[in-house]
Amino acid sequence: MSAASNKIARRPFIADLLARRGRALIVCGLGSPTWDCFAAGDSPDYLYSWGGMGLAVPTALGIALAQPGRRTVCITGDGELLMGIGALGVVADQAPANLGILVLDNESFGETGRQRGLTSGRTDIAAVAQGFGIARTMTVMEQGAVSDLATFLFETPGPALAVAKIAITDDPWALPEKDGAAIAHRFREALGLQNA
Ligand SMILES: Cc1ncc(C[n+]2csc(CCOP(=O)(O)OP(=O)(O)O)c2C)c(N)n1
Repeated sequence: MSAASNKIARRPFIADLLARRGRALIVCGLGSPTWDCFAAGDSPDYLYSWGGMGLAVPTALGIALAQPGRRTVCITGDGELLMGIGALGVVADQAPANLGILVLDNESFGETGRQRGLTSGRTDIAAVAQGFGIARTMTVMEQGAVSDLATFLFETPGPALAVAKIAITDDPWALPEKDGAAIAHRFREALGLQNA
């Protein structure tokens, strides 16, 4: 498989998906997934990242464990996930039923110049997740699968990991709040938590 066969356009795909999120909390990986979520419509339920490559899944795992009454979904890139791939083992071990993970797999490091990523070759993230012990995985190749994907990510008992094979696209900048403390403050407030 190569990125040339990836057909899904990320911006309308994420907009369509997030319109179906209900009350789910969204943890966005750094770079493009953060811009995608913000472009679809800002919400205090979104925890944006401007750094911390490799930390989106561990962050989402912590939130899912701390907020068992809220669905938590991590939306991140293949490069970001692979940098902290061991976190999938902890997800499998802790097995929060309220956690979904979506990997937007364009088989490259889009944000930094489209360098080739491992998933353009032999690496299959859904298979890796299975190997770590995440039994519920799904791979999506078409925009039309968004309804099934939404059910999988937002309703199916987790942990559940989906890979969406997305196209490499040129999208306009859509940059949310940059101040990490302000982002965290707003997210905690949306959860009804006290800010220090
Ligand atoms: C520790 C660290 N290394 C490198 C970077 C630079 N960096 C930012 S985004 C990114 C690529 C992310 O690729 P991916 O998650 O696949 O997202 P895409 O933009 O392709 O959708 C890189 C290498 C960083 N922010 N932190």
